Amino acid sequence: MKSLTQPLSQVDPDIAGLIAKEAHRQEEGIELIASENTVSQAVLEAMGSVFTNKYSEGYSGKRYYGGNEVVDEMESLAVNRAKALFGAEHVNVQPLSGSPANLAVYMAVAKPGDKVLGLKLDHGGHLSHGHPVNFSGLMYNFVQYEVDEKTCRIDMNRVREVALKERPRMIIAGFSAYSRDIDWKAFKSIADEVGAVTFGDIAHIAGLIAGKALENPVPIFDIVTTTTHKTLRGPRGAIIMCKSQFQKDIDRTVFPGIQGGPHDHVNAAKAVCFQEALQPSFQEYARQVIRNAQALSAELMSRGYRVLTDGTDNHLLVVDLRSKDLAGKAAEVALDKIGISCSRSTIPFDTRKAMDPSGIRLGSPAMTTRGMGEAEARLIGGFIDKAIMKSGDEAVLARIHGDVKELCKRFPLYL
Ligand code: DSN
Repeated sequence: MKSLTQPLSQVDPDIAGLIAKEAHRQEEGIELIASENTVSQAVLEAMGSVFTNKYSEGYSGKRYYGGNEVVDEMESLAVNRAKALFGAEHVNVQPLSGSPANLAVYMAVAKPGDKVLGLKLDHGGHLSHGHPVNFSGLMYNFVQYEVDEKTCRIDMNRVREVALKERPRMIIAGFSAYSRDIDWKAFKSIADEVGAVTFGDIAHIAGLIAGKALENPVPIFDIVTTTTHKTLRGPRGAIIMCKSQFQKDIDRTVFPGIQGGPHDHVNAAKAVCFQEALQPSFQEYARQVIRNAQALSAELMSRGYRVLTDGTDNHLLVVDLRSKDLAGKAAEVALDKIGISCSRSTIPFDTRKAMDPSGIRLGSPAMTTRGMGEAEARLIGGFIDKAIMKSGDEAVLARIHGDVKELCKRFPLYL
């Protein structure tokens, strides 16, 4: 039997090579996918730790396997740090990712067929907020609100009208392609009026909330979920925060309702990311993320691009490319060629299909993590514009790609 301590490069050179190749891609490229970020070495180390060897169904002090005394300590630390970070009454750190976390909330609060109100996916919502092909739309009776056609903003009067008419069991606020502040208190007041449970999905903006750059819905809402790998800059996973009255139902639904053994190595890494986010420097990071998104947005608007809602209050912007003669998919491909990753995006009332929609979504969390500021954001806006305007000219794209690599060299990640 081979030694457990043999390095990956000897055990599996194929995978070791691919990891090195991906690290190189990340080092040399600018990551503008709004839901991505770059974690610290400390988070990586915790994820690659011996906690991956353990089974620990249950919760701290109440496990179904022996040998969990250290896992109990680690999970309690993760829970307590998350509580401190968000001011939550209760936190479950075991959800494997955002969609399972949301599934747990639906199952804990509603019966199949119950009515739930959420924002439409192509208006900035999320698949798990009631899209017909997703479990949420299949299992629950979703009614959806939309953004205003002109302003592309959520109109709280309209949300109230729909809520009063439909009287849902639960109201969801929280989005994956919406750039403006959310009026959590207005959502709560509408929910109280119709007797609905409030569910906030802060997956995209959790890091900005933890960094005190945006208002925190956790003290206002009944239940809040977030992934830990976006602006929060932790490992891939999720948590559920709730008022004490929902604690039992949430915990029971996560385990044994949906999941088996928690991913203890990932939960250890979640604890590390909460610790990092509790530091004052994370607040400066959160503010810089927003400043960078605003600088990128201003640069693109000055070059004639329509940015939905005319700017952003958070880390992301959705750019409507209809006036540029290039749809979202082709723009994504052109940007890939210059070493900039982004995601194509539908725009509200889009007449094109989701696979090739009319826009792109850009985000600043990862570029900010590597130390770039507003000057770089404006420079990147220029690269994007040139690549979109010259998407058919391989020589121009290659030249911009060279500029992107040069810029990245000035802001190394792990090297
Ligand atoms: N896939 C994520 C995003 O890009 O917004 C949401 O789950």
